[in-house]
Amino acid sequence: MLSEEQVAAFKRDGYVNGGAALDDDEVETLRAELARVIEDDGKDDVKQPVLLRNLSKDEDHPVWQIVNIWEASEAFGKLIRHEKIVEEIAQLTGADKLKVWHDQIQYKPAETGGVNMWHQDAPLWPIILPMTEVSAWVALDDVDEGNGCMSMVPGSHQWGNQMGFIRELDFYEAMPDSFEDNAVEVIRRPVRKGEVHYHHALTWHGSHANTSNRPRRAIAIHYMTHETKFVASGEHVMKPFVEVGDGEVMQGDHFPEVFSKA
Ligand SMILES: O=C(O)CCC(=O)C(=O)O
Repeated sequence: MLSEEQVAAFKRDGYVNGGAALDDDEVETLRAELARVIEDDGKDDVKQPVLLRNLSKDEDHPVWQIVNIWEASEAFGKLIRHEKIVEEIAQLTGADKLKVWHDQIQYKPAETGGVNMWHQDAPLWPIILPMTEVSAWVALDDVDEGNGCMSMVPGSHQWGNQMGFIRELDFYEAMPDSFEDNAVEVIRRPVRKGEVHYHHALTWHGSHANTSNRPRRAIAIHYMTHETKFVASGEHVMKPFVEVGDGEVMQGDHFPEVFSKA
């Protein structure tokens, strides 16, 4: 469980490091599974994730994104239900029940791994509301300044949907010192192998390139609360899997319930 100080830090900053979640053997198993799922990409007789693509759209500087690896791998299926993680997400959201919205591997290969530009998550998810999702980002390598750690802007989760502004930033280092009446600070967030780091769906964040000789493997698991509803007017890669009508509480086999308060 998170301490009161950690919960307070999350409320103030929009992110917090939750500490160790996986031991070395568990990380090894997930790394092997990640390699296997990439190897098995497109095979008819093997369970597949929802999506596997280069998110950066730059062939020379890829960021490999795999959406819902939990559907292709039992080990990742166990990870999305990890007791510490779901209990801590319940602490941070105050929710009685949690479902998985989706997961995504973000793998930046050694030396060439690309940039994940500044964004807020919730505006990129226009088929669900309210914007209260919290993500658990689990490092499968030691992730630091050298191999493309995430950066966060503290307090930005309280500034609403500002994707219109953030999208206009031409390059990763272009973040200004202020936005409206707020001071903007960019904080690098190194995360050690096996640790979990939490962020709110409105926190401004991104990650720079991996220029090191080490890979940067990580998975973000995006959780939604029991009140999260479907918005049929939006588009998202998970939309074909929604099994409810507009305005109804999100349901479906692809959005498993992973926590219910005893
Ligand atoms: O892994 C990264 O670099 C970024 C991940 C991210 O944007 C997220 O988890 O919302």
